[in-house]
Amino acid sequence: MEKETPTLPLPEKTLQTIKSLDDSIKTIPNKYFNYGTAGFRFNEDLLEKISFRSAILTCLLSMSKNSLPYGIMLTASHNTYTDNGVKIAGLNGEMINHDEEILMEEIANSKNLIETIKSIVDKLKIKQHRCIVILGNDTRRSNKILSEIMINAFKCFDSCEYNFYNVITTPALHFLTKISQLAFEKIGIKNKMIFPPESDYWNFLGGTYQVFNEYYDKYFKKDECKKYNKELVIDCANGLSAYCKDKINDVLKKGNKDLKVDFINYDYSSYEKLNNNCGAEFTHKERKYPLNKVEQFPNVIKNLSFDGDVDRIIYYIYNKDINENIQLIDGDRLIVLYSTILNYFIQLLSPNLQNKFYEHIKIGIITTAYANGSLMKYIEEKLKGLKLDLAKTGVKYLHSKARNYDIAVYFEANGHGTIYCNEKLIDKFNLLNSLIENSKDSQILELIQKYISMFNPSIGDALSSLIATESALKVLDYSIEDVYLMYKELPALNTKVSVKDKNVFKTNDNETRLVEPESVQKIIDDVVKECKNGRAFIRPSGTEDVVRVYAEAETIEQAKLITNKLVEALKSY
Ligand code: NG1
Ligand code: ZN
Repeated sequence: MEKETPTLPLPEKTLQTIKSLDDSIKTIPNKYFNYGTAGFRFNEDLLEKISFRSAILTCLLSMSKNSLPYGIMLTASHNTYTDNGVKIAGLNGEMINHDEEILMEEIANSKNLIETIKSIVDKLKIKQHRCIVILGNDTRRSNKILSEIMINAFKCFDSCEYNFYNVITTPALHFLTKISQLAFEKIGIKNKMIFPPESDYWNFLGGTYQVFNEYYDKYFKKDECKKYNKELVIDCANGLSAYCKDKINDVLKKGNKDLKVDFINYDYSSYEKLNNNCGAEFTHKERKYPLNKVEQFPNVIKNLSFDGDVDRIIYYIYNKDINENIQLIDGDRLIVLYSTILNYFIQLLSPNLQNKFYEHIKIGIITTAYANGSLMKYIEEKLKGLKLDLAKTGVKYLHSKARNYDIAVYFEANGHGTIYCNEKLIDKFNLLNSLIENSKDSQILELIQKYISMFNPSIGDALSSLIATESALKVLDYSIEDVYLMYKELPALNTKVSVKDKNVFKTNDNETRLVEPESVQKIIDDVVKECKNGRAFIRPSGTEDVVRVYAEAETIEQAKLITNKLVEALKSY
């Protein structure tokens, strides 16, 4: 039998350098740092040690995978400007797996860092010390210091190759992690890593958008669009999309020269403006127009907001007669739009191939308890053949369910999601291609593949969603109102409440019910019973120190009534 290569402990000198740097960073006593729905996310003052240690662990993870490049993103997404966070991108640029998350928490909370590192080296069976890491950050003020700390962590290892992309969106960092992994496999293990330039990401977006639209126009387009809105206003949340607004404009021009785009809230250098009364979280949760919209572009109907790190998108309709409860095209409605366009393409196939398509390619829709009751009904009634799955809040849970399908449309209501395809899909398309009897079918299969390829393969990406939405609207010749009118949603409210200890609140698997405290669940059950189509749930936030209350009902007054009763009940916690 061949002998297994033994684990290779880190040199004592490396461990000592790590220790002295770690000791020089202030410790936060009496606080447990958990790697939540979106990684570590806290006030900026709490993040220095976490940043250092996360960077050390990311290097170890890369070592354990034979130097496969890993990615780190410094961002707190839609949170206020004084927060920040750390997210790690692993295999295929996707979020790290549960075991890796546990190690993240272990190292972040360790009382004896060197012993923890030694045990991790053993656990991961590290056999060589070369590691490759990429790093990026959003536009927050604390990034300068936190990224420096991370780079110092990389330098502790003699064989660490890293690339600092500096200001970059979260989905771009995940995408470049995947591209780095492909580049690394191509270059070969013995050669020096050549990191992909950021332009690879922008070329992917612009390229796929252009290719899809040219192909559609060449082989399928019959008439000029009549209803498609040609003007669009983008709210940049004063965050990352503000920083790259010219690149976004270039991408959009590549796929659709007629689209006229304007931007609001693009001051990313005044830190305190980030996500403040603007951005996807604001429009989605407050259901109000973002700052500057009405003043600057009162005539543009189709609008959208990105969040601070550009992985969420919320479209909204501007209607001068509506000031509150504005009409949103949120993640729920994007699910409907993308499922509709996929079904539309599939139904262009000749009947025989259509059946084969549904038979061989498993398509799923994945969302969370926050999806509106009307969406669930719509899928059941109108999107037959597509399976609906509910996951826990947080894209990582949706993403992991998505793996069970060949094509999965997954979105949280807040606009975070993507279309994910598993690795078997290419073979399945090849199989279908071998069955076709006419050239039109072959073009349709090609068109479907070109549509799907606009989506970021690693993670939810608001820019992928933007180009895929604009493409779908153009193909279907839908106005933004048409998407809104596809179904009537139940009025819903999303409220956050501060409590002494949010961890007292424990939920069932898909977070639709509280397991503890039972008395609060009883109150929920009683109050929803009184309202037609009433539904409500309470869960602890994974990203903020609050619990969230969700309520929906036939009328907004009833949704308010449910919310008020539940907020009242939470006062004793
Ligand atoms: P929490 O704070 O766990 O509710 C929020 C969002 C999630 C997800 C994460 C990560 C809501 C209700 N929750 O999580 O959907 O996007 O932030 O950003 O919007
Ligand atoms: Zn985000």
